[in-house]
Amino acid sequence: MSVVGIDVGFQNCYIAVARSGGIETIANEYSDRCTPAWVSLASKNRTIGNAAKGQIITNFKNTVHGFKKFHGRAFDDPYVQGEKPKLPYSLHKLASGNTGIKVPSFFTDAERRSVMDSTQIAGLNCLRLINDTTAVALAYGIYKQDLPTPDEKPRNVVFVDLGHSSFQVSISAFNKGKLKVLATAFDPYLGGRNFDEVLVEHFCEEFKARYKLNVRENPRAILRLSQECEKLKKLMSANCSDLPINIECFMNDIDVTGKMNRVQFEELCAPFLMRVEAPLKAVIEQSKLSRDEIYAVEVVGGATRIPSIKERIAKFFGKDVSTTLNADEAVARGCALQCAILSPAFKVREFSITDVVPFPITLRWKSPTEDGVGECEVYSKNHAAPFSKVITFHKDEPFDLEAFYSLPQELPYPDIRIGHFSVQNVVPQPDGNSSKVKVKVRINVHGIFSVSSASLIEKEKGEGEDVQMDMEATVQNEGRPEDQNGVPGEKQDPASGGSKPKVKVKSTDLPILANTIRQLDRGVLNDFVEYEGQMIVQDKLEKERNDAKNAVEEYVYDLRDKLCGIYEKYTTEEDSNRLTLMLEDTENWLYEEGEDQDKQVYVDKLEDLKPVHDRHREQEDRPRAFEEMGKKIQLYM
Ligand code: ATP
Ligand code: MG
Ligand code: K
Repeated sequence: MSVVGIDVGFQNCYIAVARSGGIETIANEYSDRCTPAWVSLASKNRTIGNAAKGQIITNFKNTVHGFKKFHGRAFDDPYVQGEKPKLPYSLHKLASGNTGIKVPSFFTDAERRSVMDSTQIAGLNCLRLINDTTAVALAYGIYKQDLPTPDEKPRNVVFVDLGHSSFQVSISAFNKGKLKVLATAFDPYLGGRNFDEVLVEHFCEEFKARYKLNVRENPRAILRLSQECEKLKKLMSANCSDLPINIECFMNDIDVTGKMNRVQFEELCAPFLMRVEAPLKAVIEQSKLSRDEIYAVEVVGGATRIPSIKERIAKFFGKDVSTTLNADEAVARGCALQCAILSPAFKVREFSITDVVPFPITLRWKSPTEDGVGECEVYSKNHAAPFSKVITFHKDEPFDLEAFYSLPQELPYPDIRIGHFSVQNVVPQPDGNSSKVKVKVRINVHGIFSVSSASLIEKEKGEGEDVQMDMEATVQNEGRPEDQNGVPGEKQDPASGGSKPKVKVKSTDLPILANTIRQLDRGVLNDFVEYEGQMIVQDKLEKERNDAKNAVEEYVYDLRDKLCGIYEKYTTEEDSNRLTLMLEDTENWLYEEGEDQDKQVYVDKLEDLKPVHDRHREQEDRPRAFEEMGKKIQLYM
């Protein structure tokens, strides 16, 4: 049993695993701890990570990356439409209205729900979906021995994460054994890639003027230029002087060159650099802390390595930024720690996390009073999460609840809807009066909202009030998650909050029909699970097939080498010619008819060649014996 923390970034993924000795970020098959968030789809198989990134120039239409932000978005979403022209692969509208990436076949679905769907498809049991900066906060806090005790003033730390596509800031208050997120703010569209794009734009113009090249028309050239610009950007972080950019055979056989220095770069990027401050300001305002109550500002994320970004952050808070955390791996490490804490298989110091609701949520329902609709903000901005609340309604028939985000201007989407929940089987009291219906809403450990349960409360005697709903509800903090699978939660104590202890009550669970926006329905999800399974099998078969083919190829090269080397002395010219011809035939076959055969065909081919191999192996082992006997090798064809 193992638990892993996964940071799926826009550009890079990191995976950390909890081992008995601590948290370890694991390396991929290239011994690299950073895996590009890329998938390349060919007609037969997929390649993932570094290998996929290697395919970008040759298979650009089917190599997808930067898909993190398409999770849960409608195809018509302005962000999606804005990205479309920049992508080398094409986007398509799915039947559900979601965004799909058109390659042999690929899918995306709804942000958190969509990610949960994806983990299920990947066969993972997601213990907790955690906000980037909260994971970072955990990675920071758990090892600190000197945190204030619970009754002391907490230590407030700002966490800043500027990645490839997005910018998050949060402030957390730490005491021994716990952290509470106080506020979060973000610019969902500011990241390292904006700076790459500025450079790309600059060099497109320059190459147009100097070489008369229309780079924008050539997707491959744009991709190569982007890669070079990103390298240049990183070099500029460490270097102030003029730095070159050189690309050979860039377009129409022309080699291009250019240069840039940090001062120029900062001028070009000024509009993006200016955007760094707004989230910092927002987060400190929400936290109601003054700047001298901030103990430290910890930065993570690759793009915080840009010197002028660091400077701006430092200037804003009036203190140097700290980089005590691993800028690239902190998110994954925090996630792995959280899993280790949640998993009974690990003994980890307890550390409780109270996160926040980043976007306030309102419920709306039809009501005979109040202009036909009732409304209530159930979770305000920065409300603690996970959290359950119980809302009491007085109804005599089934009713619907509409959940949506209260502040559209803060949302990264134009679509404010969350979901539609129908509370069913509601009936009046035997005396004809409305029944009391208790509805439980919750933000679960993954930060996902739902109307999780409802119950009809029957009293021995109706009170006869006509109140349609009353809002002051029993509120309880769940603290730790009690149901990780989204199964309806525990029963409420029907007598809670009651002032008439003698009234007998009966509570009946009511079914809820939930219809959440852009979540895959069960059937589709199952299809994807199955499809993923097929793709895994397919990838495995394709790998075996390729290995078998490579074995034939290797054999050919190996034997050819030996014919000119170690075997030369023991082979007659006639045999050697015959053998060379056979190797040539096999090689030609590999490039033509044998290019794309089933695994078994390659296995058989190798078997056919094997006796030769074996004889040579024998001979290799005993060349002296052969020499002494003066024998010529018998070749098997
Ligand atoms: P996100 O968090 O937005 O989903 P991510 O987690 O994939 O994205 P990171 O891995 O944190 O992003 O950072 C990648 C970004 O950091 C890229 O834009 C990369 O070019 C940039 N970057 C990495 N090193 C440097 C450096 N030395 N100087 C400037 N930028 C850098
Ligand atoms: Mg990241
Ligand atoms: K980020």
